[in-house]
Amino acid sequence: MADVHDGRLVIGTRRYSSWSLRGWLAVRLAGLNVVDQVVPLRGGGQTFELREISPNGLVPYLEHKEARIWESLAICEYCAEISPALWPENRLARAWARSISAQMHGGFPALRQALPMNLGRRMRPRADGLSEDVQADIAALLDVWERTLDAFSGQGPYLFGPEMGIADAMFAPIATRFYSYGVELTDATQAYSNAVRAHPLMKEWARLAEAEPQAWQLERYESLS
Ligand SMILES: N[C@@H](CCC(=O)N[C@@H](CS)C(=O)NCC(=O)O)C(=O)O
Repeated sequence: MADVHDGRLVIGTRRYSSWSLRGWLAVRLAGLNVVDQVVPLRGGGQTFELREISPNGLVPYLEHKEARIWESLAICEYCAEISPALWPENRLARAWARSISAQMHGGFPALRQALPMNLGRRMRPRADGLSEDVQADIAALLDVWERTLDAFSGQGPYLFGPEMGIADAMFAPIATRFYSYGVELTDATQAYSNAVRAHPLMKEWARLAEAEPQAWQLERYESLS
């Protein structure tokens, strides 16, 4: 039987793989007809089989109609070529959206390190508190959200209006982390974070994560204080 798909999106364990979530959201928002292939992660770059699959040895990795794309932000850009509405139409808003998406891709390392995505964790702050670096990253990130919501969101609920776009996809795992670790937000950032987590695709991802085998769970994340 002929292959009915246009390619595949390789992702990691949904419970933990924040970069996979970003790529998957972009692919689904753009409506690409690809199959998901999940590779359970070992964590800490130990998932050696990924080196046989993707050029950077990491997920997400997309193959679509003979194109090979790796790095989450490059996948997002590829999806936006197919579905341009994933970036705001207005030039100034689009410039801002691209900038904050790149800022997310390359930044906030202390936050990402201290509060790894774990969809099984619910409103449980780190018992050992948050270092100054982490607090500074959280403040900077909330500042990005506040300023974007103020300038570009209009009636919202997403960063650039009524539809989820690439910038929201890039920040989506942060919304789950703030929930998981019970990070206190302002009214506006809390409303935005809730809207992201309530998006149907986020619900679908969470359902699929919930259904993953328990054997895929990693002690290093589950035992975090
Ligand atoms: N800069 C990359 C980061 C991708 C990344 O670090 N992916 C993690 C999973 S979230 C991974 O593949 N880890 C492999 C491993 O843990 O063995 C991107 O934006 O796609």
